[in-house]
Amino acid sequence: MGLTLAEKILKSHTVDGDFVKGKEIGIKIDQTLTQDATGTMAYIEFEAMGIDQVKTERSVAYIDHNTLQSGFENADDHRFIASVAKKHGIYFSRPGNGICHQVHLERFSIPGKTLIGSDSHTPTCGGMGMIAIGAGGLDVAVAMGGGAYYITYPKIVNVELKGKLSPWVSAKDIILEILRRLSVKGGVGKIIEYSGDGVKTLSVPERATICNMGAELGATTSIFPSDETTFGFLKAQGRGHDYFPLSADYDAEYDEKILINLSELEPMVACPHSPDNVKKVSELGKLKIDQVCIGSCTNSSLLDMMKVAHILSGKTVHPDVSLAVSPGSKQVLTMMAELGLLEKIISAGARVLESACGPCIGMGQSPNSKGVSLRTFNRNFEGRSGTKDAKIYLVSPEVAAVSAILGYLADPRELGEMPEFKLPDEFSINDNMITLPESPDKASEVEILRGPNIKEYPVTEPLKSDISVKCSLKVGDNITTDHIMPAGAKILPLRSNIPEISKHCFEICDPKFPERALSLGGSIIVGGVNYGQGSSREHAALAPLYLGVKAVIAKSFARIHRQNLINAGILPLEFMDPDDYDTVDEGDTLSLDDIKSNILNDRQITVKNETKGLLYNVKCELSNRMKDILCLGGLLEYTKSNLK
Ligand code: MIC
Ligand code: SF4
Repeated sequence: MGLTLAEKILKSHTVDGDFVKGKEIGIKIDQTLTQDATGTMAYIEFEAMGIDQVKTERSVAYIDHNTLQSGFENADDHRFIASVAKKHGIYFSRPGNGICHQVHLERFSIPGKTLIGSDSHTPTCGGMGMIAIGAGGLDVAVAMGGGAYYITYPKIVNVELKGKLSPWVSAKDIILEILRRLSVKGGVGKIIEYSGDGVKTLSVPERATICNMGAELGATTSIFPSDETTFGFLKAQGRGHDYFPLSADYDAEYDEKILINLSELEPMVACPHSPDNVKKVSELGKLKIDQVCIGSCTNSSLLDMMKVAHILSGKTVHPDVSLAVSPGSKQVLTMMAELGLLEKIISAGARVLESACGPCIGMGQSPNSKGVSLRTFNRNFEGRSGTKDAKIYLVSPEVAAVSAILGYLADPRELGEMPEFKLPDEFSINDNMITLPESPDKASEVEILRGPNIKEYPVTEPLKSDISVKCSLKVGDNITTDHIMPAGAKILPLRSNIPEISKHCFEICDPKFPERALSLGGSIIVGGVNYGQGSSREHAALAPLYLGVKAVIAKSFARIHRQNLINAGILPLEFMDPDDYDTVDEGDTLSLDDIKSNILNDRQITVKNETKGLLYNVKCELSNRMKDILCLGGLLEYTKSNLK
């Protein structure tokens, strides 16, 4: 039996464990990336490991999230990351150079290589035929130090793309259709692998858009074959030598198969407050809008900007609408200027923002009260935009641009004939905003520049034999990391200060939670299905750790967050009978007897609800490595003890 494309790359990189479905495998990581919002903590962790130089083929530190500098904190963090990068052999992408995933795709992605990044949208580089996975900062720090990255050998889902998209229907509509079919938990434990004759009709940036939003499916990653189109893109980036053809074997076997006929798709929209609440634009009617934002790592490529500039050309943004455009990278912005696209966008009245995440993470451009905002982004969770009662709709750049002119949600097919949008044979290449690290022999002279807001990693403790604490919070299904540890311009500057950022933990659900959890001294959180979906931010585990949370009992967990909990030494327990969830209340005392030995010996774990006199069977599937991590109090302690 042949191998799928993902299996070929995984197999050639497996350094620990047996290559068996459902089992944990350790894979060698060729490249890593970090961004600033997760990067400071990842580098604090890397420093704590005491390794001089990174051991990967390429590690890049990007500054793209915390770019609004309304106090000293973000600028201090940027400076800290720049100095760590210089000292430890890491390339540094300076603020202004662009969004990590867009820049990495342009300048560093290589087919057949493995990449992990401390950002959940790292799978964007799957568009280049890489195995690219989002992970917690601590996992990335370990990979930088040469350690393997562990995943459960996932199921492989084949999405066969047939035919060709109709005019004005775009790559975003493909992934929105898949989200409509599979939901935000449909990809958990799976890799989505694309094939079919429709693949060759899609450019690399379009493939990247699809892989990017595979994160919203909860998938481990998504991947496209590396073909002539990939070669063309790499050559245009002056990197033809990085090309390597890759596809699945003809007799590869998949766990699941999905067929998408591209010619049948129409413009789609994800309605508030979930990326899988997808409808056809034509179904929604002329929804009045207040704001349009074009950009983010999903849709900020030159190709996207070509379409937007064409639609806006000679027009004016509707008087009731504010249009913001953030190009994905310095290369995109430069070429927009060179090709005359920028002039068209500015003339139409767009507010052109710097090449960064910006409004996507609530770094400015929060909508008005009850505002309706159309965004080309990937997440529309409640409150993420910075305005709690705003309604965010996720759309393609084509839908966004035409709607910005008309003032209501509009179908771009009304524009009639579509010109051919073709990427240039050569991109403008200027890597002057990527600072190279100091040579290893001079690295010891580099001073690390630490601002006063940068605090240490929180204190962890080895797993106790018995736990008896109160339930400090009960939450529902699909709780996102944006609920657990909100982002936005006010809170993001605290990412390197766990005691301070913890004061905002679960702010959206219950502002009193941090105070209550701290005063209890130890507690358990109870959650529903898909707990911790969304971002990779390990702060959603580190803040609860600081607040004394010992375990989370949920109906099920999202992949990265579950790993982050284990990395922080917090037990991720799953109800075996989901109905038990209904009988727990905040304030109940929950006890776990002999928990350490039950975990080590794979015995049934039982939670006693002392208040109600009930017993709950819970499960906690762990590899031996994970058991050791939990027993020692987290991955940092585990790594340090392995290095001794
Ligand atoms: C996001 O889109 O939610 C983020 C901000 O990029 C996060 C990372 C973070 O919280 O810093 C992600 O996707 O992992
Ligand atoms: Fe940045 Fe938004 Fe992409 Fe996250 S999803 S990396 S915040 S652009």
